[in-house]
Amino acid sequence: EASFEGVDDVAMAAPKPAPRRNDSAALAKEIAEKLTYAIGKDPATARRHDWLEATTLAVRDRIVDHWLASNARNNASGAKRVCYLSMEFLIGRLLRDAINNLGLSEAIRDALSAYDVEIDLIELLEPDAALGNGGLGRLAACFMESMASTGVPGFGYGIRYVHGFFRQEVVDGQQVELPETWLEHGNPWEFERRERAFEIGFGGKVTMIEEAGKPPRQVWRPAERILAVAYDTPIVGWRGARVNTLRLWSARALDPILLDAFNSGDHIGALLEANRAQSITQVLYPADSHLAGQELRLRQEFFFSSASLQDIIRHHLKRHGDLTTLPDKVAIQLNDTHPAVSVAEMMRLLIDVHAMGWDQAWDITKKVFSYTNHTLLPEALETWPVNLFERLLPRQMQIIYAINAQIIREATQSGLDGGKIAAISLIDEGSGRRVRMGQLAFVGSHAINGVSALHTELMKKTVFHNLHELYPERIQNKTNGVTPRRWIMECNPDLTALVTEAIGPGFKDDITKIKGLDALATDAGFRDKFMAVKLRNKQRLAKTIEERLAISVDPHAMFDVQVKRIHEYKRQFLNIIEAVALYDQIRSHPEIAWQPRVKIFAGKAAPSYANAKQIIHLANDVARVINADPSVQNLLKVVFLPNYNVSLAEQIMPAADLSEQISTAGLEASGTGNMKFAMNGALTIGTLDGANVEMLEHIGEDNIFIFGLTAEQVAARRANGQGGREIIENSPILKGALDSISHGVFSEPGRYSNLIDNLYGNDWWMIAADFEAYWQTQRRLDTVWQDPTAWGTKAVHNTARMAWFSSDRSIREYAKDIWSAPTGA
Ligand code: GL9
Repeated sequence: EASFEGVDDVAMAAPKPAPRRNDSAALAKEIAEKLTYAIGKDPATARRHDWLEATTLAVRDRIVDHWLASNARNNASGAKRVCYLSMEFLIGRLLRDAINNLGLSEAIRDALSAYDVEIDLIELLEPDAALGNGGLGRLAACFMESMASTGVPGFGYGIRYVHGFFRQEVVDGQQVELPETWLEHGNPWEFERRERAFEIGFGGKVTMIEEAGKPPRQVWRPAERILAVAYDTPIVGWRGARVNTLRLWSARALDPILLDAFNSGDHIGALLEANRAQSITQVLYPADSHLAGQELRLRQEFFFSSASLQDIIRHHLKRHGDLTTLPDKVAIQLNDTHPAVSVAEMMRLLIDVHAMGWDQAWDITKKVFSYTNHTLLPEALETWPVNLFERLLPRQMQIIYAINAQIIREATQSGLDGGKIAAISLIDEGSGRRVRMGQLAFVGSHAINGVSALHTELMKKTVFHNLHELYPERIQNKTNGVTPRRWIMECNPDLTALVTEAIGPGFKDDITKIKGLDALATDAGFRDKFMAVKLRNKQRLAKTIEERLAISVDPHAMFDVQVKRIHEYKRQFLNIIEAVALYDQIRSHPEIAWQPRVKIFAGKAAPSYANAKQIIHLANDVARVINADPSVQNLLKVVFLPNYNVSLAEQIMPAADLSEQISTAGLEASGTGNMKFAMNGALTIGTLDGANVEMLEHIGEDNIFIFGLTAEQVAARRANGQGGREIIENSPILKGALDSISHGVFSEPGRYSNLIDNLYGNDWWMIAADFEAYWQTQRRLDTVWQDPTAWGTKAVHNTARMAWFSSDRSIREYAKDIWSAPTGA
C-alpha cells in the first residue's frame, strides 16, 4: 500500500532518509555498497553483470526518492490522473534513460571508472524489455517518458509478460523465432506489490438478485477466478522532475496447488489450475497489425482491463469517496481496441458492484474514456465471435447488447437509415455475429483520435464514417511523436554534444530550441562537424555489421536503411526489387557514376505471416549473392540485421543517411521510425503517408524526397482493379529485376513466384505502380549524395526542423484537448 500511494498514513511518522549526494565519489561508494550488501559480491571478483546490477540499484534509490515525492504531491493536490491502458509497452533498456534523465551520466561514468568498469559496456548487458510488437508499443513507452517529463500524473497499465516479443534468428536466410527471456536474471526495476491484487473472473453465469427494499440487480458468478498481481516500474522524466508509475499485471492462481489432488497422487493435475492461470501473462502475442484471434488473447485483454479498472476505482474511492466525481479525477486512454472491453467492464463495475444507475454510469464512462485508433487495415480491426464473448464474459456481453440498443435508438432518432445503422452496430451480423471492438471503444469514449492528420481524415471517411456522422464532434487528430531524450540525447551522444556546443544546452529542456541549428545548415564548418558525427556513428554500425554478419561495409557509402516490422504494406519488397534493379544496372552500365550504397534491412515478421517471411528470405538471398559478387563490391552491399529491437534501433537511427518510409499511401497510420531517423539527420525517401505528410510540411520539400501515388490515387486504382502486368511489361528495369528474382539468380527458380505473381496480378500494394517513381527518386538521391554540401545542408535542416515531432508536444495536446489534465511542474 504505502509505496504506491506515496507517503501514506503509516509512513508519516517514520524518519525521512537523508538526501543522497550525486557526486561521483558518493556514487562510487554506494555502488560498492550495493555490490557488497545487496548482491553479496566482492568488488575484486565481481563480474560485469554484478556491476550492472549494483549500478542499477544505486540509480534506483535516487529514482525512488523522486517517485515517492511525485506520488505524495499527487495525493496532496488531488490533480487529475491519466491512466494509459495499453496491451504493449516496448520499453527497451532503462538504465541509460534513467541516468540521463537524472543528470548522472558524467558522475556514474567517473564513479565506475574508479573500479575500471566502463559504463558503456555494462549497459549493453541490460536485457531489452520487449513488451510490445512495434510502433504502437514503442509509442506507449515514449508517451510514458513524456508524461513524466511534461509533468502529467500518468499511470501506465499493462501486462507483465514473462516472454516478450520473440527473439529472431536468421538461419539459412529464413526467420526462426526463439523465446525471449528478459526476466531470466530478475528485474531490478520492478517492485512487486503483493498487497495490490485483484480477482478477475471468467465464464459462469449471471443471476438476478432481488433483495427486499432494493431494486433487482444482476450478479455475475464467474466459474473461474484468478488473481492479478501488480508490479510497478518507476518511469523517470527529464531532470527527474516527475517519476510516474508503470503498473504491469501478472496472473496468479488463487490456490497455488490443489493439495487434495496432490496428496491423492495426481501430482500433475494438482498444478494444472495454477498453470492455466499463469498462462494468461506468459507470452506477448507477436501479432503486428493483424489478428491473433485466439481465446487466450481475449482473456489477456479482459484480465488487464479489469485489474486496471478495479485499481482505478479503488484508488478513487479511497481518495474521494464517491464515484460520481470519477471523470474529474481520472482520464483513461485506450491504446487501440485491445483494452476496449474496459467500456463494458467499467459499466459492470459501476452498475453491478457500485449500484449506480445505467444513465449515470454511461455518462461517467463516456467522460472518463478516450480511444486512440492506430490502424485502418481491415485485418487488424478487432472483432470477437459473440459466442466466445458470451461464454467468457457473459455479463459484459449483456451490457454490450444494452449499449448497442441505446446507440441504435440514438441513431434512429437522428434519422440514420438502416444500412448506416447496421454499419455502426456493435454486433457485426455479416460474418457469423461478432463483437466489433472499435465500435465499442468509439461509443464509450468522448474523444477518438487518429495518429496523424492523414490517418485521422481517412478514419472519418472509412472505418468510422457512420459513427462520425452520428457523433461529429468526437474524432480529433493527435499526431504521434517520439521522445528526444532517448531518440537524440541517449542514442546519439556525439550529436548531442555538437548541438550543445553550437547553440547551447537549452534544447535539452525545450526541444523546439533545436531550430537554432537551421541557420548553421549553410555554415561549412558546422556542417562538416555534423557529418563527421554521422560518420563516427556509421563506423560504429559498420563494426556491429562486421561482428554479427561478417560483412564489411564502407562507412563512406550511403547507408540506406529500412527498419520496421516486415509487412506487405510497408513494402520492403519494393526496396529489395530496387536493390536488384540497381545490381543489374551497375553491372550493365559500368560507365555510370553509381554512388556507393549499403542497403540495410531489419525487422521481424509475424510467425504466421507467410508473405512477410518470404520477404525476409528474399532479402537474405539477395544479400548473399550481391555481397559475394566482386563486380559490384564497392558500389552495393545488402545487409539484413537479425533481431531488430529498441536497442538495435538506438544504434541504427544515428547511423543512417537515408530513411525508407515507403508504405503504400493510406496504410501507415503514422510511423514513428520516420521521426527518429530525421531527428538524427537522415534524409527521408517516402510516400505521402502517415506522418510523412506533416514531416514534409515541417522539413520543407527541398529536404525530403516524396514519391508515388497518393492515398486517393491508391484507392482509385484499387477500385478499378488495375493490376501490375501492363506496367511491368513497359518497364524494362522493373521487368529485368523481377525476372532475375524469378529465374533463380538469388535462389532456385520459383521460390518467390507467389510474391511476383501478386505484382502481375492485382498489385494490391502498388509496388509495380510506384516502382518507376521510386527508382527515379533514388537516382535523384544519388545526385544529391555526390554533392556533400547539398546533402549535409539538407541533413542539418532535418535535425533542426523536427522538434514538433517530440512526444512532449503530442502529450501536451492530449492533456489539453482530451484529458483536461495538468502539465508543467
Ligand atoms: C501502428 C501503426 O501501424 C503505425 O503507423 C503507428 O505509428 C503506430 C503508433 O501509432 O501504430 N498500429 C499498429 O497496429 N502497429 C503500429 O505500429 N503495429 C505494431 O505496433 C506492430
